[in-house]
Amino acid sequence: MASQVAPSNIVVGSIVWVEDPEAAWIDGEVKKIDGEEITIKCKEKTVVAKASNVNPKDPEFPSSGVEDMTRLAYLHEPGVLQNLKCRFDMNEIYTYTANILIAVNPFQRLPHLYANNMMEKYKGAALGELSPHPFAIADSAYRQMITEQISQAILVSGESGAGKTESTKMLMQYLAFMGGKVNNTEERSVEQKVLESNPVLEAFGNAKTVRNNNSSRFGKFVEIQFNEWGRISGAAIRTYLLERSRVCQVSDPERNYHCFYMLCAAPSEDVEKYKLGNPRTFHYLNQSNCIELDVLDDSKEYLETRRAMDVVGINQAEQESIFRVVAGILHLGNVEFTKGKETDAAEPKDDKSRLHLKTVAELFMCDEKSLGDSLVKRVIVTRGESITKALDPSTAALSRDALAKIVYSKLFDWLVEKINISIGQDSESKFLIGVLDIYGFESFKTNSFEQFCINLTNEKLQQHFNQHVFKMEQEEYKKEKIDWSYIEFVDNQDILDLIEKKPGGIIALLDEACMFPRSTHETFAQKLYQTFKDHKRFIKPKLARTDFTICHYAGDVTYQTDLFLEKNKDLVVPEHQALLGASRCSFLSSLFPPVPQESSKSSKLSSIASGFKLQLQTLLETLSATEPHYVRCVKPNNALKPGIFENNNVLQQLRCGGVLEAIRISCAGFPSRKIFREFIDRFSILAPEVLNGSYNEVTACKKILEKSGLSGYQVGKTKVFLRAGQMAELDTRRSEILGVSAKVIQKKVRSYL
Ligand code: AOV
Ligand code: MG
Repeated sequence: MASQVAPSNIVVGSIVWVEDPEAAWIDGEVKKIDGEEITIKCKEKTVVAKASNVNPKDPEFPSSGVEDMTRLAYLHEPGVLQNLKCRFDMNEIYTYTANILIAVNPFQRLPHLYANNMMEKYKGAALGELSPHPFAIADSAYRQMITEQISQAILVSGESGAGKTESTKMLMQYLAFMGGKVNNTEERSVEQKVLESNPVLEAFGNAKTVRNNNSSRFGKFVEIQFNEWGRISGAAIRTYLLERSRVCQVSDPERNYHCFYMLCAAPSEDVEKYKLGNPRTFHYLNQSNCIELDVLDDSKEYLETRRAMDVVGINQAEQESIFRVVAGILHLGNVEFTKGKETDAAEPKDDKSRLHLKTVAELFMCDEKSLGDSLVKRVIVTRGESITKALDPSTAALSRDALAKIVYSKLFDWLVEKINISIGQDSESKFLIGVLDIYGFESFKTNSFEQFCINLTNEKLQQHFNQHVFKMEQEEYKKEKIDWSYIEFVDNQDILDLIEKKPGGIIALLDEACMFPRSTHETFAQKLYQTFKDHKRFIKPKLARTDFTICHYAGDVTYQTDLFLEKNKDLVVPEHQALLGASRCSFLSSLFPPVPQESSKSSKLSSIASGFKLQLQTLLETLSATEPHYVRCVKPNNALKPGIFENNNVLQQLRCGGVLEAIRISCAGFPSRKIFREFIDRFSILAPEVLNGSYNEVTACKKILEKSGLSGYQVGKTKVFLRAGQMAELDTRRSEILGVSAKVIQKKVRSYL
């Protein structure tokens, strides 16, 4: 970020920040200036740096930092970083940037921040009056909804493990507190159900990953509906793209979804009923060495989950079926295949595999023979004739995994739908507050289709953020006809076009490839290289044959196309469909309702990427009808430990999230504004003569501002626009005068006594 203070301010003897490869920024004293070269004596070393890499350090930086970045005297990267770090060291993890909340994950419980009376304290307090807090953001959204009668949205973002889900829970807790009603009946209230949906969805949709012990493997938008009295009247939970591959593929030291381990740690009668036991005996779990987690007691979580399921309205019989299916998936994973004696056709490897197969049939309540056949045989229809083809062992294993994945993902969707029905929507609802907790930008060593979709989400949300913070800001200035030299910001529309454009974008080409039986990931990659060879945001990596790189707003990500086609096809193997549709377990058969003849025949492809794109579009439409609020979560270290603040790591996240850019815009512009009337009401005390009636609103405001001696502010058509920190300055003067006059009155009162 460019420094606001010209390097000419730096003289020999100045204390400055200088860039450092390890610590990002270190401070020291300027010893020598030689043209562009500055010599700085730091604590441990002497550095010679270019003037452009040096920023002045605020000599009067308050030891406890500032609660709002826009109040920093010198606004630059090292200043922002120093402020966050110094607050983090005092366990003050929340900081504002104007009205964006930055939350640094403490990786430890901080009871002082969430004590019982905290919600009460934040109720009705203006943003900025109390210490920064998610409660304050939720309160401000709630109040804006009531006073301005507009729906609101709170968008929580940040990388994996940064604290999105925890922050979201706090926001929801606060909204439930504000909008909940006293409930004397047996029936659980909407807000209780909304809150208890969290443990249920986490049990089935969260897992331990390298980045987070409780990583959400799906995106979530919770829409809380309110009636005209501001009471919660309904809610809807929308989820996005659960990571399916995890059900049968776990890499060390990660885990599968929590529910599998919970069920293995359930009370013994449940474990026996489902023929479970040591989780290490199951292939879907033992591919990783990580089974137990220090931070999570699976048997306790099992009981917790069952209790939460009760609250959200999933009855005992349904719970029974759900866990029976979960157990069935574990047994299914243990069915191994081998070549038959005479042919290559797959058959269960041994008695053990046959036994597991039998158990799966029992648990899924389906015919054992049909189950076996659905795994090792395919019916192929060509020119009206159907032939049964035997699969080889490795294809049979893939078929088994496909079955496990489809059952699990349908089960997850069922849970979400069930919770929604049980909570109930209020179709008459006047406004809503949406809370979005969605996966952050991902860039790994290998990136597949899931990362592609996740990063598309982030591009879309970044554009929304840009538009809101930057475009809205500029439009406001334009509307008010105030002078404003436009600040450039990086627009990512070109990346969105590259991915989404129809026809011709990456998703369109992927769908096309999925429709042609002869396409492979190689032909798909070739097509991409050809189509986008001149695209600024697309790179064919030098040595790669089938990889491609997208230059995302948050950095370059190289994707491996190997599984793109397969993962994009949203199809249920007809044999699996028939098998489970005929299950005697009504829960399971309801997950596989009969497919209408039309759609099974039609050649129209059902594509995951296009479906997801559509879901995102709907989400953004919803968001655009709301007033957005932002919470940006930051992960201070990758060790997931308290007390460690890694400068470079944090800076990278602030850059990716557009936080630094937002600070720059906010400060370069006019972050504080007030309509004339309110400005006069508040500050006429600084120039009492404006109240004598001879001034109109504009001149009254101008008069007050003139007398204040401030400069750089602007007066628009309906509002006064102030530079960063000026509102605070006016407020200080106001309270000085008020303080003085209060004292004068007190004195007078006392003299009467
Ligand atoms: P995420 O939602 O952003 O990651 P979480 O909200 O799950 O991250 O946070 C990760 C872990 O950090 C939690 O399990 C807590 O242990 C800890 N944590 C986060 N916020 C707080 C807080 N305010 N106070 C105490 N501990 C906290 V992911 O879902 O992986 O993108 O997919
Ligand atoms: Mg999460």
